[in-house]
Amino acid sequence: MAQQQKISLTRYLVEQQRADGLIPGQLRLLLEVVARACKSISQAVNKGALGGVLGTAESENVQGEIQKKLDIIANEVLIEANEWGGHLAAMASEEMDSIYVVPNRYPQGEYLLMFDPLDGSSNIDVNVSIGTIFSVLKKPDDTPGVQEADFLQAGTQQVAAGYCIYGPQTTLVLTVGNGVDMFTLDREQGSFVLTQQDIQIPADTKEFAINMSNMRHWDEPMKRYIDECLAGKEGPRGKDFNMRWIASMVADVHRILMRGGVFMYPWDKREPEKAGKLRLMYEANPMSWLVEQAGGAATNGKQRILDLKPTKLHERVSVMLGSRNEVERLTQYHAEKA
Ligand code: AHM
Ligand code: MG
Repeated sequence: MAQQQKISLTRYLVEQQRADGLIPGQLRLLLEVVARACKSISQAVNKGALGGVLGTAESENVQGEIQKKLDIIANEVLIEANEWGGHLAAMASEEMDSIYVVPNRYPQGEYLLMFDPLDGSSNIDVNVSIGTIFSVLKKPDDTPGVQEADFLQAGTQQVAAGYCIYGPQTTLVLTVGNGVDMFTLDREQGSFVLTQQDIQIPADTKEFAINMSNMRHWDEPMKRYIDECLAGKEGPRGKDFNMRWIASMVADVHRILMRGGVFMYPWDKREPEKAGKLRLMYEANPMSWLVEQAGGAATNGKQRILDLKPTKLHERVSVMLGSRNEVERLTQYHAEKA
């Protein structure tokens, strides 16, 4: 029997561009370049101690978090790969204080790229899955030059979003608004190969992901939801739940895309003004769009995440996403308390 032909990311993007015009030329180049950057980050991650990339750097990011060497390396790889191609106007990263405008020695493109270069930083040194998350917007064309305000668009305006997970396999997961497709890095060929199309998240689940050590700081609807999951068969939900927490959003969301579940990083009362730990532009928006494109849902408890209008680049948000019926239940509990 003839072996089925493998479809590379390059071929997939060309065919998508031809088929429905969702991927114009500049966007196709952008996605190819991001994928290439992810390949080199994957190489660095794989080398680990042999490449001298583990451990802490002597710096803090804008949110006051100590940076790991790999946070900085991944950030540089993404910038260097993307600045010269002519497809971007500017970039913004969880690891940089302000936006990075493409230097004027290069042509300016029409897109804006945002990324969390290395998500799950606390897992780098312990050899647990980590990843790169990215989101693409179009620069509004009514403004000259490019400024931070150009990035402050709701998640519904994204034109592409995805992540690359560096785990037992390196896998790229992508949406351009036409479902969610997955590519696995073939290390011998050096290319990403299409391995799953039209990923769907089951509407129901018995699995939840949350950092339970923060429970005493949550608000009442969040406590109620988890209490009911923990009560199992004997409780109001009438079924036993399983808990998973990898502490890399990228890995927790990947599990949900593969087999369902609900992921939560809720607001907590220690830092009420911050709304949560995760960042709207680099983490919540791209992941929410992927989850919605796979039939799931994403909310901050009160509003659909993709409808939130950011007020600043590094804005944080409360996140609840995954299997649709669980997210609806969480929304209902928050509405009852309001
Ligand atoms: P990071 O972008 O600095 O790695 O932080 C975000 C990560 C998420 O990937 C993960 O869900 C969360 O922080 C883990 O937090 P905790 O340390 O509370 O388990
Ligand atoms: Mg992160």
